Amino acid sequence: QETHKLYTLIYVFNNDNTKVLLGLKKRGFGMGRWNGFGGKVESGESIYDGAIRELKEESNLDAKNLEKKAIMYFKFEDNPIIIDVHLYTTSNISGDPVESEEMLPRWYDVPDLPYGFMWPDNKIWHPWLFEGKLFTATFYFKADQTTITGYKHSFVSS
Ligand code: 6U4
Ligand code: NA
Ligand code: NA
Repeated sequence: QETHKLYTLIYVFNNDNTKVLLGLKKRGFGMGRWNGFGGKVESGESIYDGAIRELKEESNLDAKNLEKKAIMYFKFEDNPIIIDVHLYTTSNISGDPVESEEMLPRWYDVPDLPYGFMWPDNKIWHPWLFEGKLFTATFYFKADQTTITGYKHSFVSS
């Protein structure tokens, strides 16, 4: 039987959207990859509040006015657990990012992201995000967490 686990993913942009803040994940799921911030939604909190909390825990940034952009479903071969990732963006932050136990933060120029060291789905859905589209997508992975065997997506009208 399929089980869904809820996660958040937050992309922080600078004011003119030319730079995005990524973190090098130091532990756990996706370790060694540059990733947006986020994590598991805890019982009793909203997805939105979970996103705010994870960004604070992982980067020390306080954010407001998160915008919901996408829901992505990740399925791994031979694994009944589906990972539901709710993607938000914001430029409304206070403070400067600080390294945490989980993440080493770094600002990247949007055209110059380290795709060789990111989840391989990123290069598929980033163009949709950067063009301002809202979307849902499902990505099918082999168990190696590196090979994408297929995906489907649809755009959502705002
Ligand atoms: P712990 O270690 O228990 O504090 P937690 O921060 O709650 O963990 P974590 O880090 O395991 O959760 O959450 C995984 C993070 O990786 C979430 O922000 C979602 C994100 N993520 C998972 N699969 C992804 C993928 N294929 N592409 C992507 N982000 C992904 O861009
Ligand atoms: Na996390
Ligand atoms: Na976390």
